[in-house]
Amino acid sequence: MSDNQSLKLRGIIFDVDGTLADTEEIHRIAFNRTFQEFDLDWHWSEEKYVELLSISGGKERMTSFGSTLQTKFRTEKAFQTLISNMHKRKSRIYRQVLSEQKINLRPGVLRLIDELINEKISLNIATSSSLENVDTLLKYNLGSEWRKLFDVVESSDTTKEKKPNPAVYKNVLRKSSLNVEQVVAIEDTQNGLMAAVLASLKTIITTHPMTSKNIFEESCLVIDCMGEPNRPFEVVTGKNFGHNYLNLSLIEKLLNQ
Ligand code: XBP
Repeated sequence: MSDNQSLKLRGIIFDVDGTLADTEEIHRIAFNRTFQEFDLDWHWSEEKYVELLSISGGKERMTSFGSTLQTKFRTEKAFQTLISNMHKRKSRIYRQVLSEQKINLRPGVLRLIDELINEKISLNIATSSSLENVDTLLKYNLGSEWRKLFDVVESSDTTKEKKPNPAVYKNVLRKSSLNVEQVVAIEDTQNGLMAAVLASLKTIITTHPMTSKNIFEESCLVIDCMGEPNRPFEVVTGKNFGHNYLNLSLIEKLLNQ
């Protein structure tokens, strides 16, 4: 493809948990505190949580775990009511712990967001978690006006289907009127990758300890983080075109490879 025919990047769709920030450990802490409050002898170790992350959505994760334990519940409705009540409580605990621990964005995220804003690239979010959870994380890291930086923020509040279902990405594309060929998704899990790929999006993966064992075959680049000039990323798979951190130039090269 000659230069004048090369695709210009028009938009980025960010996943949240594990991509913008290392929040899954905070989710895990919140789940376990909730199980204690509800007098359940459930406890998710780090190892167990890595396994359970193959299920997107906190409610879906607890439902799957609870049903495998054949835990005695009076009726299916009683079980679902318990799960719903536990998830409401867990989400409050999550936001409280997130604020207490002052969780920052992962390496390179703020730098990339600044560059994309300066280059007038559309920023969007596609997450299986709630808007309130996203708000707590981004209010602290990007300020109270963070929402104005993003064109579309799609969460579990507006898309019920969870990744790997592509609905959350398709809804961002539909609401943003972006051309899918000029958009790149950034994810951290196999489910997230599948959701983005099924929405016909080129996808970059940034790994972390909870997901590094995942297989990311369909990703155009797998790196250990977005990197900084003084903290180069490590390339797991894919071509980095000589770049040592994720920036607009590298993303456009990936879009056109
Ligand atoms: C990650 C998820 C979420 C969180 C838990 O979302 O799958 O379910 O693990 O949050 P994403 P909730 O990677 O799409 O940002 O309990 O609110 O679901």
